[in-house]
Formats: sequence, structure tokens, C-alpha cells
Amino acid sequence: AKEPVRVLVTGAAGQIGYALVPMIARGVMLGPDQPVILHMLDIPPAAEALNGVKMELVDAAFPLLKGVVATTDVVEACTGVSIAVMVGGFPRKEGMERKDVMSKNVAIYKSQASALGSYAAANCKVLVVANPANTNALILKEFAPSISEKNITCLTRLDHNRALGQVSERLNVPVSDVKNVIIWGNHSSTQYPDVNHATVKTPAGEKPVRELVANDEWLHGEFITTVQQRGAAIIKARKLSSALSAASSACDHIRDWVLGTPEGCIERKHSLLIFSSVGTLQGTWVSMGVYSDGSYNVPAGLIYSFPVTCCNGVWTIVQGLPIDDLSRKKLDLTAEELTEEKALAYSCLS
Ligand code: NAX
Repeated sequence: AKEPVRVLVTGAAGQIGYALVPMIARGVMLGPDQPVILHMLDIPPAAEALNGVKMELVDAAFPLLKGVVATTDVVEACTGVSIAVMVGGFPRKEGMERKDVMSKNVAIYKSQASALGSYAAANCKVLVVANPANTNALILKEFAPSISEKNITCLTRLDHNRALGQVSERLNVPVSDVKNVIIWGNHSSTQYPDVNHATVKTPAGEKPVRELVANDEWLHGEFITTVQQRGAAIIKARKLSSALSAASSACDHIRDWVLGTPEGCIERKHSLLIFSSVGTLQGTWVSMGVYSDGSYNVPAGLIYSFPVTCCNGVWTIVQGLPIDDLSRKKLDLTAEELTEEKALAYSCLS
């Protein structure tokens, strides 16, 4: 039997936390044969609610769940964890300035970074969900120098899955037959959902989404804005922000990172990292917010969402995709926003 893996969820008393911890305990994140010990962190005002979540986890009698740590102590929460899903943060409240929200989150991510750097297991993989997700991840990277930049990521998989969902609805095909959309940039309304390389499995082979939709007006307009503004639409409808879809996407992100994207290792072995153009056989990638190395002329040193493949717990940015002029502008626009956020975050540090 496998040794249990310790998984940290911060903000575990919140609504994403409530949807996420049972998924982890059921093996959705790390696989049906991987026992887990859940570490749940929240702040003292939420301690009682957090304990209630722990009681429910016990009551659910999950076979894979070998222990639960529910705590408001960041050191206890971080000790020995191999996976850290950072959902806790300070929400933007009515009338608050962007800078005030940023400075609260910078303070949180700075202190949690140090605790992870000192007490997490070696090679701990970190996923930041809490907004501003990309910039929180960047702050975490700055203040956890012992954690490799390859191990610090943020969630744009929900946006990626939303884009798959929109194409699936539009074409009336199963979402599992759609692949290789890309979310570029920030997890914000400047993100660029790109279908230029996306395909749909058909009886006649993989066909480009562009060809099947055959409506550039929709692809350049409503499709993009629907994905960009889906979070707001969920709030309007539910009076609460996305939770089950965020939790599920966080599991997808970690699962693909740890266990690999479908053909991730084959592609690596044959150095097929340059994907052929749409229409011919190609592998499957996913979108992850990762530390930019300057690929696609995105400024290095930002946490930016790219198409990646994963093999043996390592992500690699998909290289060589042609970027047209319209896309170039959108890639640059969201990079500019992230550069501004970075500057704002740094101004909160001084
Ligand atoms: P909730 O307000 O329900 O839960 C947040 C929890 O974090 C609360 O229980 C709170 O007490 C806790 N918390 C606050 N400060 C903390 C700290 N310093 N340490 C530990 N816990 C702390 O929000 P929820 O709806 O669960 O959303 C959580 C975060 O995810 C928000 O920042 C939200 O904006 C972000 N989202 C990110 C998404 C993404 O795709 N990257 C999508 C969904 C979501 O909007």
C-alpha cells in the first residue's frame, strides 16, 4: 500500500474548501489508490466552522482518508505537506481599493510562504487559488526561496475548463471530445481564452474548433467575453461565487501535474514538444499559471498562464505554437496587467 500524502488546503472553512476537501478525500485529486492526510488551515474566526468540516470528514468515513489536521496554526498546517492548495485569502469588499486588498493578500502570502518554505516536505507542489491568484503565487515564490519556482503555480484551469464547456455547448459535442483550448495570462477579465489550436474529436479524426464553429464573430466576441466573465455570471445567478467548479478544476490541475497529461511523457521522450499545426495528430495540453521564462515573448518573472504538458510531476510550456496578430495583442494586454499587479504588490511590501 502507498504511504499517505499530506495535502494542505488553506481557507478550508470557506465555500471552495467545503467542496474541495471531500474530492481530495475520495481520490479525485491524487488517484483512487493514494491515501491522504488532510491538513486544513483557516483563521481563528472560522475555527469552529473548520472543526465542523473536520467532523463531516470523519462522518463520511472516506477509505483513503488516513487523518485530518484542522488548525489555525500556519506552522502545524504546513508541516510535512507535499501538496499545498492555497484557497484562503482576503476577499475584495464593497468600496475597497485594489491596493488595500492587495496589501492584505501580500501580507498573508508572505507569511504562509515562509511557513511552507521552512516546514513543507521537500519538493512540495503549490497551487494558489485565492485571488489575485497569479500575483499571490508570485509573492509566495519570492518569500519561499527554498521552493523551486517550478513548484509554484496558480489556478487557471477553471477558466480552461469553462472554455472547453463553451465549445462543447456550442457544437453540441461531449466536453471530453474537446481539447487544447488555451488560457493565456492573468486569472482576471484580461485573460485570453484562445481556441486557435483547439480541436474536437470526430469520427473523421480531430477537427479544428475554428473550422467546426465556422463563426469568427462568435469566437472573437461572445466566446471570449463569456469565459472572461463567467465568474461574475455565477455570482449573479447563485449569489455566491464559483465553488464546485473551482474545487473540481483545482483537482484537475494537481492531478495532471502529478500524474501527467495524457501523452505528456511520450511527447517528452520523442521531443515532440513542438506541436504540429491543428488538424494533424497532436497531444493534449492544459492551462496552468506558471513562472514565465520568457516563452512567447511574455515577460520573464511573471506568473502567467500558458499551455503546458506534464510528465513525472514536471510541467513544460508547449513551444512553437503560431500566434497571430490578434492573439499577440491579447497576450500582451494581460501581461501588462500582471506587470502592473506585480508593481502594486511590491509597493505593498515596502
Ligand atoms: P470564502 O470566503 O468562502 O473562503 C475563504 C476562506 O479563507 C475563509 O474561510 C476565510 O476565513 C479563509 N481565510 C482568510 N484569510 C486566511 C488566512 N490568512 N489563512 C487561512 N485562511 C484564510 O471564499 P471562496 O469562495 O472559498 O474563495 C476562495 C478564494 O478563491 C477567493 O480568493 C476567490 O476569489 C478565489 N477564486 C479563485 C478562482 C480561480 O480560478 N483561481 C475561482 C474561484 C474563486 O473565485
